[in-house]
Amino acid sequence: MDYILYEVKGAVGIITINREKALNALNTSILSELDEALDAVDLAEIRCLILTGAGEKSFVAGADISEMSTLTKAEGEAFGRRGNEVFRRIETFPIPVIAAVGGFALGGGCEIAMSCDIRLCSETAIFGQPEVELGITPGFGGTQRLARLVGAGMAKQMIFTGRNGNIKADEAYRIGLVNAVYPAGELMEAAEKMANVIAKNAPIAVRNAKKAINDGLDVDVATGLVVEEKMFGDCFETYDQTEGMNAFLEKRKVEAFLNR
Ligand code: DAK
Repeated sequence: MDYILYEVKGAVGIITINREKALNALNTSILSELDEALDAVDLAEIRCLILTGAGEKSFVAGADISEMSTLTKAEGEAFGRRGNEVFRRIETFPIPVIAAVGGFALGGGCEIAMSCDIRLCSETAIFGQPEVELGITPGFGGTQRLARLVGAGMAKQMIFTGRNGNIKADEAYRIGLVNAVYPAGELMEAAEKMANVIAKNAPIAVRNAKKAINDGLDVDVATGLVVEEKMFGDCFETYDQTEGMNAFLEKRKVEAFLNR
């Protein structure tokens, strides 16, 4: 792969978008390679993913404007569909995905971060959806996920005002767009620490919790609770449920969760 690095550290996989010269802007090749990188994740071993961008200046500065500039309506729609497919795949990926955002997360960069389960950022992070200044709407889920995360009013302000609506890390934290902010040099360490905490917990339970939250958000509460019952019931009779509960009752530490 030319633009994606994939590294495994124990039970944590780290996907790095590596196109630093163009501030990690997303072109068609990166979208395809991201798909390939997800294919390569060994779900028997890896229990949490981190998605980040190469360098400290930018997480992802958006979709590639030079590539988009000559698209026809049909090509634009196809490009949007391709991005949405990959981003949706991240959102519904069976294991949790943490976005570690250093520097710019603009347009498609903000959108890919929002398709992750958890967003951690550095103090230098800048989030925004400046697409209307380019004559387009956010096209990789920004109109949908931003409004769900921070509320329609703030999402509309950020989107309608373009670059003027870009926000710094502290404001992103205040409105709930990111879970935590770290000094730049400590971001990856913090992301890995959280990923390792997640990776130590019962994998089937973590996966089912992700699915229950995601699927529940798409439906009314009553239907969501039925989804939860199903995911809850599905954990029983697993080795990990027996071990987790026995460890508590026997006042000992869990020996190991075995993902079965
Ligand atoms: N695309 C392509 N190249 C980019 C880029 C981008 N989004 N962002 C930066 N670069 C490139 C610059 O062209 C420059 O390349 P060289 O000139 O060195 O060859 C290099 O990265 C360094 O950038 P700057 O020289 O501009 O660096 P500065 O520090 O001065 O400024 C900046 C950093 C992030 C403020 C600035 O680069 C900037 O404003 N970048 C654009 C940010 C932006 O507008 N992002 C949103 C992109 S639009 C859809 C599908 C998808 C989308 C929409 C619709 N459908 C099909 C429905 C998504 C759209 C977007 O994401």
